[in-house]
Amino acid sequence: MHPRDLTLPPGRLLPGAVGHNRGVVRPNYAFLPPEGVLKSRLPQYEATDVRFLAAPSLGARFAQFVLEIAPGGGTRASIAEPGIQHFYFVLSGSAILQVDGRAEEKDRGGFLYAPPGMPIEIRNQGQVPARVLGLRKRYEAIGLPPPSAILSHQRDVPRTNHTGLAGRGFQHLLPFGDLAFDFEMNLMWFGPGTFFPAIETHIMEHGLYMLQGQGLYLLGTEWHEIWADDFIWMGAYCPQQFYPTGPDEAAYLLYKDVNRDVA
Ligand code: UGY
Ligand code: MN
Repeated sequence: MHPRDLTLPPGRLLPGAVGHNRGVVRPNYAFLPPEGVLKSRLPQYEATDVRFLAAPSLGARFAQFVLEIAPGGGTRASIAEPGIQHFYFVLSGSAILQVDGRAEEKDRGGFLYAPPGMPIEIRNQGQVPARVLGLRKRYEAIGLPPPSAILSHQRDVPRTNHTGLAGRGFQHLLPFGDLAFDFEMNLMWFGPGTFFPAIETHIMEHGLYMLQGQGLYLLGTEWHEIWADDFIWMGAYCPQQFYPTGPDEAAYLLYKDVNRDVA
């Protein structure tokens, strides 16, 4: 049984109700289990709850959030924000993702990328609630034409492994190495017993959404047990390492800012 599904006799406190919380917020990282992330509502959506994960108020230079869209709900009208890129990934149920004159119903693993200012719509016309992971990031122009819109599914993205280590897998949901993009969204796969070749300490920020499996995540100097639907924000230079601990593959979706100079 998953520890979160424990039910206790009446009068007993839930484990974690007093004195224990897997959630941690530090100056350059945050670990957010889903049960502590409360919902909000926004005027641009109907029949939709929003759970903010990363935000500038946390220290992140992007915003990440889960949309919980009831049947019949979603964007009230097109959303288009000058200078802001959007990325959406369907976590459960199905949603109609619309961008650049295309509208497609996507189940788990479907995704949309919209370049800055391009209108998007997200609607749930199914019978069950849909959960969609969203990301908004201000575009950093570098004199190249901005990227084109993308509407696709993880099953249509090749799985690669440049590490030479058995059990590792990478799916670059945005075109890898295309300098017009200022961020990556990567599915990272880990078989039992795999890990990074070294503890990473890099300038790029991460937003990490755990999709399946479990493991131990090093953030700074602390290890955290991580399960599906946990979220981590890693700021620049946050030391990081991952060991999967379950019997099956672990996978997470990872935001990473790339391809831009600093001064
Ligand atoms: O690409 C990365 O930076 C990746 N290896 N980091 C991570 O999964 N925390
Ligand atoms: Mn990293």
